[in-house]
Amino acid sequence: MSAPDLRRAAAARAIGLVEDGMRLGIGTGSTANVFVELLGARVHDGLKVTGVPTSEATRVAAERVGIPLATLEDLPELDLTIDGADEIDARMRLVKGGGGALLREKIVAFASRRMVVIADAAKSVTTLGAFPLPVEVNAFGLGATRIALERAIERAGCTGDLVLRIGPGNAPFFTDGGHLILDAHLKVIADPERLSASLWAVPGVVEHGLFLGLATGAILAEARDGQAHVT
Ligand code: ABF
Repeated sequence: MSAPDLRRAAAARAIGLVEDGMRLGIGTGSTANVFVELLGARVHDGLKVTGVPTSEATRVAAERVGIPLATLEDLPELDLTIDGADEIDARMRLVKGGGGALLREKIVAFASRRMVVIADAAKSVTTLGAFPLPVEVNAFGLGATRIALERAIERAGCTGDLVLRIGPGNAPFFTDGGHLILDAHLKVIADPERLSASLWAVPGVVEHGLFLGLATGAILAEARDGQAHVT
C-alpha cells in the first residue's frame, strides 16, 4: 500500500460528501489533486457543482478536467471545502501551507460552512510543530518582520529558526499573492492559539499556516493488512 494509494482512498471517500448543486472549495496539494481528478470524472458524468480553487495550480488542474469554476466574488459563501494538510491533531487543528497556498486556502476554508481534511493518517500528530510552520509575509521590510517574528515566537513559548523558503532556480519562493514565506522550524507548538495570536501581532504577516477552528471533519487513510482503511 503506497502513499498515492492512501491519498486516493481519502480523496475517493471525500467525493461521497459532494452533492449536486454544491459550491465547493477545492484544496491544493497532491491529495487535493486526486480529489480534483475524481471530481472531474463525476462532473463528466453529469454532477453539477461549482468550485473555487485555493491556488493557481488547482485552478489549472480543475479546468483541465472540466470542473466549472468561480471566484469568491461570484460565490462568497461555500457549502464544503475539501483540502489536504501537513499536520492534524486530535482537535482538528491543522498546520497547512507546505505547498505555499495557505492564504487562499484559509480564505476559502473560512468562507465554507464545512471544511473536510483529506490526508494520509501519517499526518495525524499528538502535538503540532514537527512540520515547519509557514508564515506568509510581505516582501517589504523582510528583515524587520523576521526579527519581530522571532520575538513573537519566543513570547508564545516556542523556540526555533525561521527559514526563508526558496523556490525554483534557487530564488525566493513567491506565493500566488506575491508574498514570501518564512518557515518556522519549531518542532513543538505547545499552545497553537497563543502562537497564532502572537504571530498576528506582527505587521507584515499576511497569513500563517495554523488553521484553528476551521476543519469540521477529517478523512484519514492508513494501510492495514495490505489495504487502505479510511476513518
Ligand atoms: C495543501 O497541500 C497544503 O496546505 C498542505 O501543505 C499540502 C498537503 O499536501 P499533500 O496532500 O500533498 O500532502 O493542502
